[in-house]
Amino acid sequence: MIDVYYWPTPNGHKITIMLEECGMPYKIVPVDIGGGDQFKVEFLRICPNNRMPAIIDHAPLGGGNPISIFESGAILEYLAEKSGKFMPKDIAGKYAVLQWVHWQMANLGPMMGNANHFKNTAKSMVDDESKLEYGQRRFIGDVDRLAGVMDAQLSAHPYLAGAEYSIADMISWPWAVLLDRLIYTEPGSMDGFPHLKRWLETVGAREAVKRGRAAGSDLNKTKFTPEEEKARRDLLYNQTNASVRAAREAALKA
Ligand SMILES: N[C@@H](CCC(=O)N[C@@H](CS)C(=O)NCC(=O)O)C(=O)O
Repeated sequence: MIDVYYWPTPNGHKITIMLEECGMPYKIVPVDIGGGDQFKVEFLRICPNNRMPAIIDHAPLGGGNPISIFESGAILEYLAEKSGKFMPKDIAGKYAVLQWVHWQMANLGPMMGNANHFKNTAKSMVDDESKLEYGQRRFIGDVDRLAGVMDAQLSAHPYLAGAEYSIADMISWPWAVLLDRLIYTEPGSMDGFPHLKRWLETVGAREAVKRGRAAGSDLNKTKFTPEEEKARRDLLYNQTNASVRAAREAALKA
């Protein structure tokens, strides 16, 4: 059994999609990131970076004691190795996949997070929206570049890493599928990316992808008061060294 430390966000969906694709049994352990579960000692022992997702595999590849892994890219690489699926075994094929996995981790995920922050989330956090303009230009511009990178790649190949569906698609799709809702919000503004749109539909039609994306979707249905919403936002968007230090010290002592 694999425990998945999880909250229903794009980074969480990557893992549940892969587990559903592989038919591996898993148990969701909720990490309410607005409520501060990522700073709990038990979680920091698994993930010192106070970010979900993370996993504990109680029957790890190669046997032995349970292992824990954080960072969604590392988790998908592990699950691909354990299952023997969705990553070719030959060196050229394997690195064709891994370069796109790392591309997503270093580019699409962080840039979409930042673009969404400046375009949507931060509006309620500043007194004057013009303060957001530079951040919007910087990060929406780079997301637009990355959508172009994907569209060009997908104009030549059915999937991101080539002819076969792989963890490169599973890691990129949960973010890319939000492009129209978060970034290209004007009707028709994704029309310039026909190959990306075709891939979004093809991957989204897979039953395992639907199940993985639906996993734990009831977890964040709680309605909060405006004050509670503000406290949850403050916790997520005002982190410094000071906010993790106390939790880290407690984790080390425990
Ligand atoms: N690079 C990490 C990013 C994970 C990440 O940013 N997770 C967010 C939710 S999508 C989180 O746990 N945030 C908690 C926080 O900001 O304190 C990965 O891909 O695993």
